[in-house]
Amino acid sequence: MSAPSLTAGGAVLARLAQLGVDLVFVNSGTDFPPIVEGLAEADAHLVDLPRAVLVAHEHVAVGMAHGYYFASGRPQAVMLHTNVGLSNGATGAINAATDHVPMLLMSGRTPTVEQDRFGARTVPIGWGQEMRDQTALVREACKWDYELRFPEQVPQLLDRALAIACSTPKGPVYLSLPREVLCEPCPIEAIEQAPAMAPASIVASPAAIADAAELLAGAERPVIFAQRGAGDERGFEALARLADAWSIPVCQYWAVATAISAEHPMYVGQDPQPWLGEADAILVVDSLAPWSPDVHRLADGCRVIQLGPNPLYSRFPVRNFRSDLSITTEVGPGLVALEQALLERAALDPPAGRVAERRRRVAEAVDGRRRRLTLLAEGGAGEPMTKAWVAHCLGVAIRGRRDGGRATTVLSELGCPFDPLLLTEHGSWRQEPHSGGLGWSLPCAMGMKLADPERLVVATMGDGSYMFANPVACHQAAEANDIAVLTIVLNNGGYRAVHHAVLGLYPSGYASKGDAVPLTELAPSPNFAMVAEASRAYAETVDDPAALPAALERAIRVVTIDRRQALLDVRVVD
Ligand SMILES: Cc1ncc(C[n+]2csc(CCOP(=O)(O)OP(=O)(O)O)c2C)c(N)n1
Repeated sequence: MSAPSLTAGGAVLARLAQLGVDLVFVNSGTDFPPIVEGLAEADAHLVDLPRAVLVAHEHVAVGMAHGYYFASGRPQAVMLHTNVGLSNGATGAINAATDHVPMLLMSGRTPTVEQDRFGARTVPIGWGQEMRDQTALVREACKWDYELRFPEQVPQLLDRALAIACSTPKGPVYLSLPREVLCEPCPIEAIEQAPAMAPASIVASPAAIADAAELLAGAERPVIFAQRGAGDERGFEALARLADAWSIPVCQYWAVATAISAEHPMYVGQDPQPWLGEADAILVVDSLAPWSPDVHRLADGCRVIQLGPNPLYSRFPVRNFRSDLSITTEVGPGLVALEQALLERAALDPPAGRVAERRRRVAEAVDGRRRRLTLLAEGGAGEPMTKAWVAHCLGVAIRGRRDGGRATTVLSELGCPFDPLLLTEHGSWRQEPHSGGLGWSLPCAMGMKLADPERLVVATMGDGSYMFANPVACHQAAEANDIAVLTIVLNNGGYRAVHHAVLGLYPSGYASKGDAVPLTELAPSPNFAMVAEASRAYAETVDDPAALPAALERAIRVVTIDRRQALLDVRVVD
């Protein structure tokens, strides 16, 4: 670069490129002139920049950064407009924090001064968007926050922000960017230097892992609960071998990522009930709420190990799941170490008889569960369409597919349930984070697809969740950026989850007696195929369960061969 300095607005982006950020998801505003000008200036001087993707709603932008991290393992940046843009992105920040997804969130800060300084307020929103504490909008979801004070701080602050975001436990960080500071020059030399700060990654202490192995190896009826996956491919494989070798059932109550193949002989489904009450030792793998204390109770004397990047989930004020042994670790390496420690124990003291007896009991339960899934598969075409039937048909359509060498990823947000999909691989499943900020799955799928364009990515969601995603903004961004995701709306014409919650709390209450539960119906249902077609997507409406398999084949062909986004609006009853 020839110039000695760059407008700080451009310097922010240039530094992000140096830090390995591929994309900045942007929604711009009147705080952006120094950013847009800085971008053009950097470009003119041939400075490396991340690709800036304009996204027409902030919730979509943050969700795309979330998905990009899922598929690439690398944090991305989001740049929003002052307090109003940031508040639209706040739900996405809460989701990212709950999923331990690192990202750099930034938003402009309305100019501080009213006159006599370059960048000062020019329009009434300069006053209207002023806040006493703009950062408060996202502070609880962020690990670190700061407001840029001087232009020369840009390189070091960004290094620090990203290193903190990527340290265990990972999560979003926030930087606010006052317009006057963005207008000032930032020396180029520091922008072009190599990153100066490495993230801190925590792996379990060998002593803690040895204690966990001793507890599990000595137990009569151990159980593993996993809710947020097994960390990485190696962790996934280690958990599979460990559960198999020791015949330990694995339950995925309310899972948001899969830790085990649905066809693994020790995978017992999502219901803690048959396993929790009789367990004498439990390994909880990175689970925010591994079971429901109001329904499921531990046996007296049961010992619990909690393992994960923040095993006590210190961000949440109330979470009183027992933890006799709390192991802070990145999940994948933690599981690999635990498998190794168990192997060493087995070599000293083979557990043969106990393990064989456990295997028989688990096999019986697994057989029963599989029979129920087979019945569903056989009967579904002739019944009113259910979410389970859609999941079964989708599972059949994607089984064995390896687009770009990778298994299909299915996202579900009140969409396809996990079990009937029969997914078997690490990374093949994502559900909305437990923060439940709906409108997550379609943007997240789009981010995944941007990071990994050859992989087949299918976003399945309820009609309510689809509308929360700002679908017009999603389809626009998908078309503009060639993001060929397949969207499947499981359209039951309302908020069934809310309906069930009302009847769960008041099974014979007044609300249960009318024709419809108030505040849960979304009639008349829009024509979602037309919403997608507005951005020239391939779209179909499917209301006959027997017609679904062929519709899925057509839609998959469009996204994989024509490489165009597609949507199926599937009318379901549950
Ligand atoms: C941003 C946001 N607003 C509201 C809610 C509350 N909520 C939870 S489930 C739900 C209904 C979702 O409807 P849909 O996606 O159609 O799935 P269904 O419940 O019908 O299966 C709502 C509104 C939420 N979780 N997030």
